[in-house]
Amino acid sequence: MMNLTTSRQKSCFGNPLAPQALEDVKMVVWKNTTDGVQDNGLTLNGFLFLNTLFIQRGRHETTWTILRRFGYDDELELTDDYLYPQFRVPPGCSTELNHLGYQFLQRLFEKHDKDQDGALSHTELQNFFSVFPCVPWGPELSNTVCTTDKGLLSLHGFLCQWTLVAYLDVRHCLECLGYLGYPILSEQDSQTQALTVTREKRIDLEKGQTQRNVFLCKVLGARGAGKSAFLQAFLGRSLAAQKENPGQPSPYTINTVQVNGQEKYLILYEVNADSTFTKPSDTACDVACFVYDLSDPKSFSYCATVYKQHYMDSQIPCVFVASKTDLPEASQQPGLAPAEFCYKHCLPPPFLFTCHCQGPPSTAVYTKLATAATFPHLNAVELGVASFWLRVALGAAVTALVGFTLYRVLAKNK
Ligand SMILES: Nc1nc2c(ncn2[C@@H]2O[C@H](COP(=O)(O)OP(=O)(O)OP(=O)(O)O)[C@@H](O)[C@H]2O)c(=O)[nH]1
Ligand SMILES: [Mg+2]
Repeated sequence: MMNLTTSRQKSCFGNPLAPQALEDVKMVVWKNTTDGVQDNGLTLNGFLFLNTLFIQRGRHETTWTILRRFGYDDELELTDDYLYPQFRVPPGCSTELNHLGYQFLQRLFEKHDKDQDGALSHTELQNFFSVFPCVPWGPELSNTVCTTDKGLLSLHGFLCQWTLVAYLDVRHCLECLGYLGYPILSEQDSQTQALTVTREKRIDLEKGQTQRNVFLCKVLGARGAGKSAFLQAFLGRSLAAQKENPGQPSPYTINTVQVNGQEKYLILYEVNADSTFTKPSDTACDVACFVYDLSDPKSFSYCATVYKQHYMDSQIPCVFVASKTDLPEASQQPGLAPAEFCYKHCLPPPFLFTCHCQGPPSTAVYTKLATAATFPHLNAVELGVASFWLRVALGAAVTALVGFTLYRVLAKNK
């Protein structure tokens, strides 16, 4: 249904019609169709009839004007100018959807959720995809974002997926928004208005604060350390749930996390254990998460090596995670024990994690990662490392004192 507002006429026909001409148009459509006019607006049938009329009366140019306004070229293909508007992303900046973008996408989701059950069924998703020349998201989607109990795409999952695309591939995001008719439906000049370019990360670090809402976390670890399981656990899936519904593997998962009462998007990316880290972009991220298998004595050394070679001297906050804590602990060989290694490098002690549990795994570790990404300027000390090690030291001191007092009492009573 198309309401013939002035701005809509302008975006469609180039110029708004005079009020009388507009009434005439509606009258002609109304007279010649059964359902062309509804609630004072044009239906699809009415719009098609109107264009047939333009063409029959030799006013082809009007129909072409409309098509060009919607971004089509002479071959009836959407032009590159329309699909890929100028959008500059300086180095060190990232791209996020803004409230206009999210508003548009939410409306779109609601439009396609025909049965209004809060999720897109397979058919509803196919319908949503139908405006694209090829399917924009592959079958790994269900392992990238949260799904409902039935495995369907929820609004939350849908918005997460868009956030991921906007962050990783802004050109593709603009293209998709173009196919969805963002400029026309939102009555804006271009899809670029749905996106924000964030401030350079270097400046965020200098100022000690960030306006970013989306953070990238690289998950590193030896083969079999439990990285993939860690990524899936972020979507609320226990190990049993993961095994029940394996699906297509995805190197990314994305979900929201509360940081100081604010909702942030956290993207996890699983780095292949064979990666060589040759380019700076191979290591770049907002927070690095080193996962080692606590039950495998050879698992930690990979983390120690990669940390020392590629992260130790960077400004990237690092978090160590001991996975599979449901299994018996093995002593890590060779080198320092993980807790000692973390202490030596002024890192928080390894975070204990398991996804072998009843119901959804704990989200505490993801909150920790998002917090470290949001406040990278706070060093480990301010993030509570000091208090942890202080407690250890204090504990030792208290034990020593009690021991000494006990010794004196005992010695006296001899
Ligand atoms: N008991 C237990 N097993 C786990 C846990 N997490 C992962 N596993 C198992 O450990 C094995 C390896 O887990 P993955 O998540 O595939 O490990 P990965 O680091 O992604 O492995 P690669 O991608 O091959 O490098 C799988 O058999 C998992 O089922 C856990 O918390 N507890
Ligand atoms: Mg894996």
